[in-house]
Amino acid sequence: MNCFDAYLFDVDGTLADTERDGHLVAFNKAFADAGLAWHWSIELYLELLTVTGGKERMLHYLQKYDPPFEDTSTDLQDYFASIHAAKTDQFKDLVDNGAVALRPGVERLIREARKKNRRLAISTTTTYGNVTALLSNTLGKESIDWFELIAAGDIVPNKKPAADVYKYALKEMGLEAEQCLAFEDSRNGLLSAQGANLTTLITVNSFTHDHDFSGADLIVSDLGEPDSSMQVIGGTQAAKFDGVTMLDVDTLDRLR
Ligand code: XBP
Ligand code: MG
Repeated sequence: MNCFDAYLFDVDGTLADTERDGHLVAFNKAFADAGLAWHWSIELYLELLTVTGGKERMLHYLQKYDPPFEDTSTDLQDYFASIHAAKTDQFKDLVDNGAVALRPGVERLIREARKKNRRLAISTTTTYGNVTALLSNTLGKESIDWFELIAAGDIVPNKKPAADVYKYALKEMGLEAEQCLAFEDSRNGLLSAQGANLTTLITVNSFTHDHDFSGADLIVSDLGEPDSSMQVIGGTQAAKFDGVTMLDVDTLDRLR
């Protein structure tokens, strides 16, 4: 049977549920510390998440919702970059204090993939430092080196749903799209992976379960654990997974 040579992982919502208890809390702390009368509710954040990239999301919020804002800075981009840097520090503190755990099956699959010499990389919109903080605090500092490439944030000009970050990963790793499996959680992530012609597995979460995942190869609740079954939700190749309750390297190769 054909096997995948590499796994390309999204981070937020895929490796861990980082948005509600991580990024959203960090944004609101950074806004308060900056003296901005901004506070994003979960309902509002769900809409704002349609825009990927923290800095881009803040600009979208200002333009769409016109919140109270005294433009004290000479350059809005620089001002938002400084707030975003503070937000990133807040996020890292939250992660360092154990606010975020890996989703079911993520550690199990990553360790198995390493044993079976599958190449690992990360393709994410979030900031690089957020990724290394998450990996260090969940898998240990050495786990950063398990990933040949961590393609994150501003490394590419166009964030998801653009395909830039996945195309960048393929180029840097010298891989063809058909050799790789992409792990995602959102429509923006699916569109990005599809734009790079990647086979894509979607693990939904509470923020993305109602997204349009048309064309995804497999859509599941999570990766599953021996004592906690995953549910197959759909996908163009779902029929190959009847009765499967946990996704491991061998079952995932059915998608190849
Ligand atoms: C999710 C995003 C990121 C995070 C916030 O990225 O769109 O913008 O919401 O992180 P992905 P930053 O699902 O691709 O991992 O503030 O660092 O952008
Ligand atoms: Mg994501």
